[in-house]
Amino acid sequence: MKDKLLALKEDALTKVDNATEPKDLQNVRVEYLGKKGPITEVLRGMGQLPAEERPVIGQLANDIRSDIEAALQEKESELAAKQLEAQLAEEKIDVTLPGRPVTTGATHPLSAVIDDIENIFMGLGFKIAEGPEVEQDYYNFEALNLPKNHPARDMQDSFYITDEILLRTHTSPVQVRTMEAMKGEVPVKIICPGKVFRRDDDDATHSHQFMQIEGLYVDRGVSMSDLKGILLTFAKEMFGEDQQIRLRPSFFPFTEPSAEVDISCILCHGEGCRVCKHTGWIEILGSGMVHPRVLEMAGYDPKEYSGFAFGMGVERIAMLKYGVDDIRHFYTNDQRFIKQFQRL
Ligand code: FA5
Ligand code: MG
Repeated sequence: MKDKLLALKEDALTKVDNATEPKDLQNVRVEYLGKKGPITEVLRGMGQLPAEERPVIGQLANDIRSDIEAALQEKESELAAKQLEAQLAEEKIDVTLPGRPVTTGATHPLSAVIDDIENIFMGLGFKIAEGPEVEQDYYNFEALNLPKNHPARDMQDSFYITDEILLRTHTSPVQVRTMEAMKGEVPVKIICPGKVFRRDDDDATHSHQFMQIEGLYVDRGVSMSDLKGILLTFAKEMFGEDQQIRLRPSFFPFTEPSAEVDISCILCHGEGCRVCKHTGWIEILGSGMVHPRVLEMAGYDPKEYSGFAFGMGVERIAMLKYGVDDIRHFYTNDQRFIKQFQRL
C-alpha cells in the first residue's frame, strides 16, 4: 500500500511538471485529489490494514496530498507569471515610433479677408451691420431708386422666390434697412459683409453666389473727397503703402455721382500685365454719393444730409491679395488650396 501511494505521488508530480496550461493542472487536481481519486480510494481501504499500520499509511497519504497540492500551486503561479510576461511582450509600445500629427482647423481665406477688411474699417470708426439674404424687392431695388421694370435691374438678374421676394443681388439693401432703423439719427457709419446671389454664369472671375461688403456714411457735409480719402486709406492698409486708387465715372441708380474704383495693379504696380489686362488698374468696387431720392425714402432730408456708399467684391479682393487666378478655388474646398492660407 505504501508503494502504491508513492507511485501515485510520482505520477502526479510528473504530470504537474509537464503541464503547460492552467487547464492541465486542473485535470491533475481532479484526477488525484478529487473525491473519486486514487488517494481517497486508498484511504477508504485502510480498514483492512493491521491496526499499527493505519496511522503510518494515513500520515503518508496526507503528506502526499499536501505535496501534490504544493506542487500544483507552485506550477500555477509559474504558469501565471509566464502568461503575464507573454501578454506584456505582445502589448509593448514602441515609444520611438514617430507621433501622429494632430491637424487643427484654419480660417478660410475669404473669412480671413473679411476679418482684415472689418478691422480696417472699424479703425476708421465704422460699425458692422447685417441684413437678410432673402430680401424684399422693395429693399433690394425699389428703395434704391430702381423701380419695377427699370432697365438697370437686368444687370443683376436674380433668383426670385415670389414677385416680391428674392435672394438679394447686392448688400446695398442694408443701406436702406440701416437708415430706417437709425430713424434720422447721424452719423450713419456702417459696413456690411454678406452673401449675395445673381443669375451670373460662373467663370474665373464670376460666381452665381459671392460676397460683398457694403459701406455707408451719412452725416452733415459728407463729400466725394471723404469717399476718396477713406477708400485710399483702405487700399493702402489692405495692399500696401504704395497703393494708388483711381475713380472712374460710372452709373448706379442709387448714387449720384457714381464711380467705379480701381486700385493700381498688385502684380505689375501699374506698368501693365496680363492680370490688369495691360491697363495698370484693377476694379475692386462700385461707389458714389447716396442719391437724394434714396436718402429721402429712408427718412433723411437730402437738403440737410449727404452720404457716400460703396460695395466691394470680397472674392475679388482676396484674389488680388493672394494672387488667386480662379474664383472657383474658394468654393471647392480642396484642402491643398485652403491650407496655403492657414493662419493661427
Ligand atoms: C453693386 O453691386 C453695387 N451695389 C455696388 C455699389 C454699392 C455701388 C454702393 C454704389 C454704392 P456691382 O454689380 O458692380 O455693383 O458689384 C460690385 C462688386 O461685386 C464688383 O466690383 C465685383 O468686385 C463684385 N462682383 C460683381 N459680380 C460678381 C460675380 N458674379 N462674382 C464675383 N464677384 C462679383
Ligand atoms: Mg461693376
